[in-house]
Amino acid sequence: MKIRAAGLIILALSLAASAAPSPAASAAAAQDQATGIKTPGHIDWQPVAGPGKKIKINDDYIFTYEFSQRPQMGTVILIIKVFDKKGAQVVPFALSGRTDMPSMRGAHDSGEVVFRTNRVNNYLLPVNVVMPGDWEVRITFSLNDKAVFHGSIRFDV
Ligand SMILES: [Cu+2]
Repeated sequence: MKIRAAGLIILALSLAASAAPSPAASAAAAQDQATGIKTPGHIDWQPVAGPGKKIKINDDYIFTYEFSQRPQMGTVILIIKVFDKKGAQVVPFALSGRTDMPSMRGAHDSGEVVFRTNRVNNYLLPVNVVMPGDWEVRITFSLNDKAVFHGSIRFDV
């Protein structure tokens, strides 16, 4: 009987010890709060103006976008043109896009796809529309592996 009681006390003590947060973990959490570190992966996808409109990327560049044809079932090409301050069409950025349906997020996720560029400095991305409804392409402009602009292009089919 005594031995069994002693065993229970040891069990209770070890449970109490494991329930207490480790000092290292709580220190790290406190530091995150103090420095305002954002949750990894959180991105504000800025809704962009419509096709043909000039959209600011940063102080040095703007872009416009259009589709190769009015989006419909099948593949359409998203065409992005970047211009510098002098109005020259340039390709300084790495540009990627991710297509999906906002109303059924994940169902048709294209994954991150890199735009190709052509001879006239257009950035090109195939967009596969597989059902009618709401669609979105999330675009990321990067310079030297650092994202400088996140945009959301929405359209309905
Ligand atoms: Cu769908």
